[in-house]
Amino acid sequence: MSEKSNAQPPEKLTGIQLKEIPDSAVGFKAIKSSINHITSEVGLIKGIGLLKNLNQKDGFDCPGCAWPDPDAKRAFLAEYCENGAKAVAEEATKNKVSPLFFATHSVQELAKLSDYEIGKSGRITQPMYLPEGKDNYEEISWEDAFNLIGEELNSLDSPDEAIFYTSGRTSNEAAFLYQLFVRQFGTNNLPDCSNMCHESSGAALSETLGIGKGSVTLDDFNHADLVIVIGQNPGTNHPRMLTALGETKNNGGKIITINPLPEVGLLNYKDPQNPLKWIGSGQDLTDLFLQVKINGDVALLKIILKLMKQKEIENPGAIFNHDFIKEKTAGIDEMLNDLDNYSIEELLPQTGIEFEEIEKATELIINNEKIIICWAMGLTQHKNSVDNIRELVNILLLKGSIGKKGAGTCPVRGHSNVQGDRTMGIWEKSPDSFLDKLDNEFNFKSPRKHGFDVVNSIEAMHNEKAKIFFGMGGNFISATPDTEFTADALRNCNLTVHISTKLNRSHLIHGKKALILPCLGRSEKDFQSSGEQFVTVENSMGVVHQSHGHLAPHSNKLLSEPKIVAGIAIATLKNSTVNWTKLTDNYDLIRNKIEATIPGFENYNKRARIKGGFYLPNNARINNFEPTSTGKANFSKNLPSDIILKKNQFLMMTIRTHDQYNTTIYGLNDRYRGVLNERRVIFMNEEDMKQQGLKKLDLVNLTSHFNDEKREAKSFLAIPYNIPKQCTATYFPEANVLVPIKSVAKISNTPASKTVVISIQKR
Ligand SMILES: Nc1nc2c(c(=O)[nH]1)N[C@H]1C(S)=C(S)[C@@H](COP(=O)(O)OP(=O)(O)OC[C@H]3O[C@@H](n4cnc5c(=O)[nH]c(N)nc54)[C@H](O)[C@@H]3O)O[C@H]1N2
Ligand SMILES: Nc1nc2c(c(=O)[nH]1)N[C@H]1C(S)=C(S)[C@@H](COP(=O)(O)OP(=O)(O)OC[C@H]3O[C@@H](n4cnc5c(=O)[nH]c(N)nc54)[C@H](O)[C@@H]3O)O[C@H]1N2
Ligand SMILES: [Mo]
Repeated sequence: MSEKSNAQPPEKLTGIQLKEIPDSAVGFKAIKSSINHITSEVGLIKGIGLLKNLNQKDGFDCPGCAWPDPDAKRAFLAEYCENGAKAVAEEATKNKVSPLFFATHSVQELAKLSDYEIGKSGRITQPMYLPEGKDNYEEISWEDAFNLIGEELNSLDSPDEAIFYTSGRTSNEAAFLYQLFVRQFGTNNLPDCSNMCHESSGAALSETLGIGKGSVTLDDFNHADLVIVIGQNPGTNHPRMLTALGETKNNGGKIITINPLPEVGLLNYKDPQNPLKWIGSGQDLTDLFLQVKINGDVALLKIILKLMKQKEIENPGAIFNHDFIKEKTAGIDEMLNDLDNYSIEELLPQTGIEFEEIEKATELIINNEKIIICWAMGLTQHKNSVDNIRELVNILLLKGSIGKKGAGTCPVRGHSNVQGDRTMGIWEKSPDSFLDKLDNEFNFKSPRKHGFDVVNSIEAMHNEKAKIFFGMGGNFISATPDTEFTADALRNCNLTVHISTKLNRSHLIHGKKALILPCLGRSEKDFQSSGEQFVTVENSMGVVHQSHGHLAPHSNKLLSEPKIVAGIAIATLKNSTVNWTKLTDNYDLIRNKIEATIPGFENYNKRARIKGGFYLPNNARINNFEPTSTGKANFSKNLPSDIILKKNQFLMMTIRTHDQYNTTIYGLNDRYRGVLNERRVIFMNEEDMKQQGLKKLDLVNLTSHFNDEKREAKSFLAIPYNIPKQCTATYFPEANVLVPIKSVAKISNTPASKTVVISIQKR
């Protein structure tokens, strides 16, 4: 091998244009943008056919986000959003990455391209192999690929030297088989994208409410008095959520938004399903916007809790729901007493918000009964992110705002089946209760030692404790923190394998040998020997439903994810107790096995065929908190941020543009933030810029500071923006190189990619 390939996207600038920030989200421009993307990737006629089937009861599940579909009414035109259309266009693209493409482009050459260019090269058409010492991937047959994997896995000293990552698009059927194979092979090394995503939510909610999932259903938004949206940008990342928030408003409910940025979608939006409204001024969604500093949320929530406590003391019984607290919860006194350890004067500067505004929010919480709190990555990717979420639960519990119509927790999931994958056992620390059932059903003994999560996996590969990396979907090098460190970790491996639809940077940052195994996408038909198959997925609110592709597969050499897992299992496991071929010839048989092992899936095959699917059981939804350590819902004591910035230091959050899906870059615009044709930007407070001697569009380098370590990222354009002082924002994955591998959340071990301490150097 001649040279190492680039782990980071190129530093080259692409020609920025700044535009006015639009005053509302969605509306006509969103429809136009959807049509443009779909026409250029797949053609207009086929594209419209695709959108028609998206999220319909007999159609396929949108590979965009995990926001649920309405139980009853589905939109006549189509149940999709601009970014869902882009996700579908990306998968159904006409472009193909053929063996000839690989023969004429070396991995080093490809790695010099931007992520946008890599993605646009298209769908992979057949299995490809990079032999040791070679620069170009070559064709390989499925059989040879499976045998090679089997040989490499069996030559390890211990099964724990292999790592099996999952991204959250994998169907329930594929995920179930995958974890079964990995455990029969002998390890629990099953890290997944959740480790970088909602792991902190799962940890906080399991401890306090006895279930790692949210408690609300979509219908609850029709009944809520108050919805708090904190640390989330639904206008871009969950656009169909705006419709639900619109319903809350139509029914007289109020909305509080808590975010360092005034994100366009949350402030005002135009319903895409209602063309008559596109012309008007749109609907104001947010009633109260609290522009919190990055990681100032626990401080803000503590002030609210202190004010609630004070009012309750002044007016006993008027604020707290004492019946609920007495009957259903534990630990209230400790929580309330702990609040006395903090003063409002000390907390307020961490929030950056006027005290009067916090009082207004407290009033809204006090005066309303049915409260939903929604959150996403703005809360989960900090050192104290578990504290963030437990503090939200404290507020809900004081009000008894859970387990009733219009109230509860709503962690808004990312990947369309990330929640289902966890339900299926994709977890490095699945509980014994799950493993015992697996052992019983399949007559083997699964390992009990916990496996590596994402951060631990990277460290294990770095110090050569792990030697094979396997990716079921996803783009590990670009999604993970500390890009150069992670690249070295992957390069240490004997073998890296990716099951993928499209080419991405992880195929180019590889072990000594590497394989790409191309699979069917959601939108494609899946034929097995028993006939046409469907798969199932679980959305953010625990509804399991089917997904059924409508397009002909991109190439006749693609296999479905379940078939790929079966192929690897057969080539690897000597005396498996599982009939892998039979199970994957007819996915009903996989579902029977899921039903036999996982609670809540009774009559799975029958209920999976009900249009719209079925709800999984949810203890928090029915106010049963038995699964917690106390058998009750637990109040908790939480810590505000302990980060102290030195002079000339800033907090940086890494966020998504309107034109990307995680590491898949659809385009170079961030329309809702007024930035066109450039991704290497840093949003800064105007006064901070002045103090740093910076003018609009000055070129800067960024240095992150963690303990005594420094990391650098070059070439970003400074943009003055409406963001609190000492706070900055950049896009992921360009800024991941700055996120230190050891900077993680307590308990959940999630990379703290929303609180990176940086300094800024003018070039
Ligand atoms: N189109 C599209 N859809 C997606 C994705 C995508 O990339 N593109 N990704 C999917 C995935 S996997 C996920 S997890 C979700 C992600 O969905 P989001 O969590 O909405 O995504 P981010 O861009 O990370 O946005 C985080 C938001 O939190 C705010 N924030 C950052 N730090 C703080 C803080 O300290 N406090 C508060 N209160 N707010 C803060 C930011 O300003 C931003 O508005 O979206 C899913 N849907
Ligand atoms: N700095 C920073 N880093 C972050 C985040 C952040 O906010 N800031 N967010 C984190 C979050 S929330 C997440 S979820 C992770 C995302 O991490 P990942 O899930 O690993 O990344 P994606 O970009 O979603 O993966 C895209 C790739 O998946 C493959 N793919 C797409 N569809 C399919 C399919 O149907 N089957 C298979 N087998 N493959 C498919 C394609 O090859 C595509 O290139 O990133 C995390 N990283
Ligand atoms: Mo995510």
